[in-house]
Amino acid sequence: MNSDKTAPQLNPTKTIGFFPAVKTVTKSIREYKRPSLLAPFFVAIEVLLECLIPYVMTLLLGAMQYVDTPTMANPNPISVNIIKLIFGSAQPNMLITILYFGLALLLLAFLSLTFGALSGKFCAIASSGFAKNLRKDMYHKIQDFSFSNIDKFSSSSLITRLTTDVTHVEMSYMMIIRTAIRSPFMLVTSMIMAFTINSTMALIFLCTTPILAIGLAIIMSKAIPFFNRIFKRYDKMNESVEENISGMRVVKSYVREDYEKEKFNKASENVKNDFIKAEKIIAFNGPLMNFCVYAGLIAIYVVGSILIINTNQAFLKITELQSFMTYSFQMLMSLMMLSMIMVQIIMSTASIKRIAEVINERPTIVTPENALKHVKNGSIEFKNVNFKYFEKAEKYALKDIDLKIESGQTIGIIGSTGTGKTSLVQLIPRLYDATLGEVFVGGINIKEYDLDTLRNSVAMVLQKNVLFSGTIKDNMRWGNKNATDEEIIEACKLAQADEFIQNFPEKYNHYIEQGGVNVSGGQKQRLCIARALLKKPKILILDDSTSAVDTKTDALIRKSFREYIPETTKIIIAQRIASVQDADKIVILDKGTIVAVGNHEQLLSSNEIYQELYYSQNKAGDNNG
Ligand code: DGT
Ligand code: MG
Repeated sequence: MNSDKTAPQLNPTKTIGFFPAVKTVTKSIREYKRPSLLAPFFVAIEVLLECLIPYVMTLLLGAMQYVDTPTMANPNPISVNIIKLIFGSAQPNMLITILYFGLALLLLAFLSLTFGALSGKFCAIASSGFAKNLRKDMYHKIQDFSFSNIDKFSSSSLITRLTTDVTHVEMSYMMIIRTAIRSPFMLVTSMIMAFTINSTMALIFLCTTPILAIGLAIIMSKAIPFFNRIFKRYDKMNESVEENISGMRVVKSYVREDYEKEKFNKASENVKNDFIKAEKIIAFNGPLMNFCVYAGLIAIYVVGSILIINTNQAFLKITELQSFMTYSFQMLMSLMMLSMIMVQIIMSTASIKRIAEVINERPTIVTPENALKHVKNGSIEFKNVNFKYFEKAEKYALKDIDLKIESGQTIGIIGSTGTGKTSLVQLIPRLYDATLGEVFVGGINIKEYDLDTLRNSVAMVLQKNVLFSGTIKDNMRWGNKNATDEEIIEACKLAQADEFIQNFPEKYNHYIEQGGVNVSGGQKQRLCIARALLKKPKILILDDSTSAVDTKTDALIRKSFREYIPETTKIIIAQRIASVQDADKIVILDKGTIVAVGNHEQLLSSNEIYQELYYSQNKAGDNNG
């Protein structure tokens, strides 16, 4: 699309809050709700099993001590019960005890692994499916966007939103359904287990949490603004890439590579700098976490050791301290993971908002309710039309346009560059809506038509037209997807394209490269005209579409229009008088207003602009000829 510098640089960011944005975005989960729930469910089982392992270890140690010295003071009552269960009244045996416990541990580990793998699988399905839906929803929405909607975001920003932003959200989602459930669950389960072993000791560890929470809150609030800005920088960087790559030929012919490199470097440097700044803040997360966790661990070790020595293991046993350390380690791990999730969430808040903005954007041009699905004929009327590209623009691109065109007429539009010729014809298929006044097609206000119906009856060969990668036939079927080979050939004959197509070795299966780079400018224009003809439109608009075609071929194209599509209204915008001089009506535009309407003879005898153009072009023609 156009990346117009004068397009409104609206800042849509301030319009949506975080929670409404989350609400909008999560609607795209849809069919992936089930895996999204299964993943954390399996994670929970996995964690539960994982947490049981150190507990079983404590029991094993207790059991071993008991088997070794049955007369010991304060044996672990659960271990004792298990020994009794295994051996009954027989003599307990150390090897068999270890074997039993070993098998139990192995089973736990195996189950936990299985559930872990299951949760991983569902997590991958859920997050990539969610991302797919997000891209789809945005993409579908963008298809309904009018040009003013696209101008509002800029096309490069839309691309960033579709790619980078979605990836961020996908990663966060993956973390949330897997790790964000896992870490708190692990934290809580380890905490409970630690409390079961010894509640006083567990409290020591808990004391570090408020410090941690406050620290994290400060880090988040400082880092979020940077992440918000980073995405705008991304947009700028992608804009540079998009412009450069699509305009590579121009860049090369003007030897602007160095300038472009410089521009890109600057944009990517900006992204880097902001990332560094944000990461610098985020980096405090690690030391803060380490401080809290290690302070907690040291306190437990010191207090635990003192208790064991002073109370001779009555209050806390060595085996208990060992499991306690395992649980503390699990808590440490889960806290670390939690903080990483926090970082990921901080990073994706900006992305969530940016995605929601696209999904919530209301297309400015839509089909009305009870829309008309039939266009009677190709008559056109502009009634007092004024138009500017965006609300805050100072200048109107079109002023006080009143023009009536009968169905089947051929209209020429002439005027110097920037006078609003393209702007005028864009209003007919509602690529833009008139700011003031009305446009009628087939006697009906165009706003009453179904958009597809209207646009299907208006074929426009744009000034900057594009072909897509694919064969000539593929490209032709853009005009009409059901077109038969005969229809395609006929349209190409009318557009004087058949002749050069026949010269390609593969003829109609000739492959057109992306952007149509392997056909000449004039060939491309003729292919675009043929594509428009296949729509069998009621109105055909050629916006400077034969500028690269030689005069003879140009005349042949017009001749075939006259002969084969007489009922179609034809609007021809041209720089050459020759292209329009046989039109029923020629409209002369100047600075956005119609200064004269008439046929060739009338204008030649009465209009100065037309006379000037005619004589200059004909003189040039004489000289050249
Ligand atoms: P041409 O094709 O060079 O012979 O010129 P025209 O007559 O087709 O001019 P047109 O309609 O493209 O432009 C009329 C005015 O509107 C001119 O001042 C530039 C401005 N304009 C054109 N396209 C856009 C657009 O997409 N966005 C904005 N903001 N302004 C535009
Ligand atoms: Mg134009």
